[in-house]
Amino acid sequence: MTVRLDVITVFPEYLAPLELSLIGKARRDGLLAVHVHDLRDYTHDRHRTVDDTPLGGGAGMVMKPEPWAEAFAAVIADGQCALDADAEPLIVFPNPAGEPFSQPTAQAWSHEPWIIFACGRYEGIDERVYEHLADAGRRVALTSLGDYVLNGGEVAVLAITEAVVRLVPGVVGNPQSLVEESHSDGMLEYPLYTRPARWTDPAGTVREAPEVLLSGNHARIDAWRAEQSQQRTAERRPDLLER
Ligand code: JDH
Repeated sequence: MTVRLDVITVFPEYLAPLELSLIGKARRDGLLAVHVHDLRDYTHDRHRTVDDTPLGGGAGMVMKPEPWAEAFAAVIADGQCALDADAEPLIVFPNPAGEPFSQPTAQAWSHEPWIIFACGRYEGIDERVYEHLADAGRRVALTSLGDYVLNGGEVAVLAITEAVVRLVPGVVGNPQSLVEESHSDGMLEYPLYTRPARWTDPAGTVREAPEVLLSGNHARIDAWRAEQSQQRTAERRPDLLER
């Protein structure tokens, strides 16, 4: 399966990291197609205006609806031409007031053949854009990366894309690492060690890896790791144990 991602933004350069690492490799391998669009290309005035003051007053600026409607029409037509005339994209708006993005969301979206990400800036996008898309029968999701304030949707798109694309079959070289992830479901990871087993840190302190990891006794190792996961989860994420 090849996945198509479109991103609409006023900062196309912000998405440059999508050329790198695992996502860049997936693109070169033909598992993924990424198209970044500049929202300002869908304006018609000399200043390429995408924002205006909020109706009713208030701080900051709001993104105007017209460039968004034109961008969606063009991007959807282009994608349907490339994929299939009745392909229906999932349209994702990163939004601080959206539903929380999580690993189950990433898992579900990894089966989507086509996602359009719409990056807002300023105080956000005119509400009628969402209404217009929903009325046109589009599949729309408003998603939040977490309870902190970003300046726009671009960083959320980078994070969401990385979480989703690594679950697309063929993208992660060793699928065993995805299997192991699903085993540790709902618990924090146990601590990791590698060689040297005895390391002298820059302050001169000798730091030994736990003896159990050198024992070759896999039942003991599994039990130790499970206990470490349990302890860490209780300490750092008690909310995960209550579920
Ligand atoms: C998209 C514009 C900036 C900043 C208003 C919201 C008080 C509204 N997890 C996440 N955090 N932020 C975003 C995100 C931010 C965005 C846009 C996503 C488009 N902005 C912006 C502040 C407000 N503010 C919080 N309230 C408590 C009012 C927009 C995001 C994601 N995904």
